[in-house]
Amino acid sequence: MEYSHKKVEKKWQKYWEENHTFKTTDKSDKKAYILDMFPYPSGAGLHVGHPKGYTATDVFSRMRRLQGYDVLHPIGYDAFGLPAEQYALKTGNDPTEFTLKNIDIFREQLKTLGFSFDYEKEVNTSNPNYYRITQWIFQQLYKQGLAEIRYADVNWCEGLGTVLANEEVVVKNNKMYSDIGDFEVVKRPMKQWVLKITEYADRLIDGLEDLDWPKSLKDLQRNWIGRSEGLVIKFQSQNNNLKIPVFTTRPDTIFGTTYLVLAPESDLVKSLVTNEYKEKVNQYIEEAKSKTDIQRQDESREKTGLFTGAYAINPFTNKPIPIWVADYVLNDYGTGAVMGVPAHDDRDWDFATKYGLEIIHVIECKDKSKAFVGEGKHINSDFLDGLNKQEAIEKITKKILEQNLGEKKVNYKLRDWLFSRQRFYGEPFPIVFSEDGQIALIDEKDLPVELPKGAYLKPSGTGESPLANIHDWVNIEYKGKKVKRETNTMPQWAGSCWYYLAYILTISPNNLMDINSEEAQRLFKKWLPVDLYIGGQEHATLHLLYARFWHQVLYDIKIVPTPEPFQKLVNQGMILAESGEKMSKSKGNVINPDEIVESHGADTLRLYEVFMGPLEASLQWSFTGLDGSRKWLDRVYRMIEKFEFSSENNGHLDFIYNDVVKKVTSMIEDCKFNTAVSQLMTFVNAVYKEEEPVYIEYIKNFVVMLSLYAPHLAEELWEKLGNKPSVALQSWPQYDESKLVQNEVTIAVQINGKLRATFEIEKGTNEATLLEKAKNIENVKPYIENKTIIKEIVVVDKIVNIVVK
Ligand code: ANZ
Repeated sequence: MEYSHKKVEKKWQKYWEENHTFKTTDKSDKKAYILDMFPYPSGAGLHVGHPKGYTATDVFSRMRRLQGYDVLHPIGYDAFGLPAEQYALKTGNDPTEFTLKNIDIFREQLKTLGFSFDYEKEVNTSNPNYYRITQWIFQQLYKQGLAEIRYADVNWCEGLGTVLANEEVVVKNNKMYSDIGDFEVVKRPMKQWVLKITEYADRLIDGLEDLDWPKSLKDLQRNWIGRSEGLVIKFQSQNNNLKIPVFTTRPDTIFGTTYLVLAPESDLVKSLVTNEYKEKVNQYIEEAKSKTDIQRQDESREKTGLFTGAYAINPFTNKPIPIWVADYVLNDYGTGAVMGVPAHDDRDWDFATKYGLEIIHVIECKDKSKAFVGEGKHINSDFLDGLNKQEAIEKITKKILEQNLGEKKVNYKLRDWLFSRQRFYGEPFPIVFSEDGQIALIDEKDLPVELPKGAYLKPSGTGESPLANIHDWVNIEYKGKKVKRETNTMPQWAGSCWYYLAYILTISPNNLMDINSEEAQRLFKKWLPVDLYIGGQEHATLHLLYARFWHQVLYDIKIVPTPEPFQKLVNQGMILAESGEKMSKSKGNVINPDEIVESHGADTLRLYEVFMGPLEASLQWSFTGLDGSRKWLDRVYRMIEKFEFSSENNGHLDFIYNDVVKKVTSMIEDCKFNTAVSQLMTFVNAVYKEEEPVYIEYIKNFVVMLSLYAPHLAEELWEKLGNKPSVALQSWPQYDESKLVQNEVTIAVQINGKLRATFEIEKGTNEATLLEKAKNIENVKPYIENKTIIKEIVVVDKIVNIVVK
């Protein structure tokens, strides 16, 4: 017997909507904030990867609600972004309309999957009421000195007349080209807003300590921030009075420093290069502009560089050493200059051997045919000779500091955050420039600074945002003065930096209370931090780092009460195609959840996606598995239809029921959503074995547990059992520990070491009774009759062993 998923699912979705079943409550002192990474509302709609994480959080949220917690479980849309802008460009349509249409489709899809989101809390980052607060937060960053304008390199594409994001650039033969149109792309400095995330680098590392995040994710963040302790040593140039500062983590190798290398972009190059080398060096600098940092640091690439004609003095050997320029040195790390120690650094080794530079070993090693990067005693190093690495670093550091040759320095791989996009479809900056270039903040009461409406999306052609073409919008009078607006917009990351706070502030869709109101303070205290955050690992560094940074700033200015936003985080794995490949449009192997909802039902899809395997694992889709999930739901349906239930408990299922409740509870607590399903299956199997009416309370509580995974079917069964809806608002079942003691044990019967039978008996039964019982088993009798019994060994609760001759 099959149930009609179409009828059942529609019916209950309507019921939940009409009865506001999942409205966020504020009645308990226990709270659970359970968050999904919100989607970008693309034109393609949801794919089957989305429900994997969303079902997991839904299962968790539903359990917490049943456990009497106030639950905040919202969803919204990360709605600004390039695809909408590109679509608008192509079709001449308004990106806002396009975005809103997509959001409607997403919302409908989510509703058909039966997620218990509070849809009244929906946010849309591109709504002016939302970005009013994004702009307000930007102003706080500015007031804290954490936002400023700098010149920074962008990817400039002359052919398209626009700046491109890194993802829009492809690298071929060491050169950059636009992904669309295949035009050449070069780096070009432009005025950019920069957020000084590096000032929070240590806090971002330290804050990880107390978070319940996967270790791999914490490591990714630590490495991304890349804290590195070293020294800046100043080398005197021989030709003029310039000092060349280099950053090194190995000052102990100074006696092996045989040359210096500057990044091509370093300002020092121009002052140091001698006339003879100027032309060639300038050409080299130009060529470096078409290479990405990743290419430049690629260890396998052959190093290139040029001599500048200039020399510096090694302060410890007093010898002149040549100064080179090479693109394996990056300008924005350390000081943009390094001391070359070819004997003990691979990159320097490659460089020195290629250009015939001097190589001096300063650490003892046998094989001198390549760089030695291991540890050993110092040699050729005067007062450092005989010392190991740590001792030598300490001694030389002391000397360098005493002689004022340099200073200690901590460097981070983390860069300050380039916060400008030369795009139309993003948050405008809430500032204006006066005629003399001074920056003024727009008053709080005049926020938001809204995007203009109309047909203006063509690229400006100058690399500025398309907004630069809308003169009426750019040139305004503010507080009686002629001013200009900023024409760049914020990157898509801005809106997602604080959306988990926006849900708390949202009274009804796109209607948010002030972030600095008293009520906001109360609600932040109630709901923060997020108790469970589930999303893909692709956001390990950017989103999760940016959001933590904003949160820490908001904590410092006392807007939020917790130092960190996301207490527990789990990365969901991907759903791969049946072939094991990644699902992608181009391969035509994408599975559309709408079709599965149609054919198998939403409950089946939900159950299948969590039952496939651990949440964190990437797993292959299987239609057989999907069918299996549906079959099990049909089996559950038949169980309720077919079996007789009784208000009397005959005790048969006491153990299994209590065991299942206990395990399901702890497994969901640990986000082991798949194994909890196996437990529910065990219970159903046990019911099917029963011949007498089954205790109704156990069945009811089973349906309550089922409602986490298959909420529509569970509501239907709950009603069939004669109860009033909604099953989602009942209580989570408790288990009785005293029923978990197994009263029966299985005894094995062996004759001459061979297993001949087993039997069940009450625990603790004495030896004589066990022996007696064993000897009377039909299966055992033939082995002992007419034989001489030599030995009888009985172990209580375990075994009866008889040796015969
Ligand atoms: C001399 C030396 C000798 C170095 C040695 C290493 C080994 P981390 O740990 O990543 O911070 N370096 C410094 N600035 C650089 C730049 N702008 N571009 C490329 N490389 C740069 O690495 C620090 C080391 O990376 C520094 O220590 C410097 O090389 C190099 F046996 O100085 B070292």
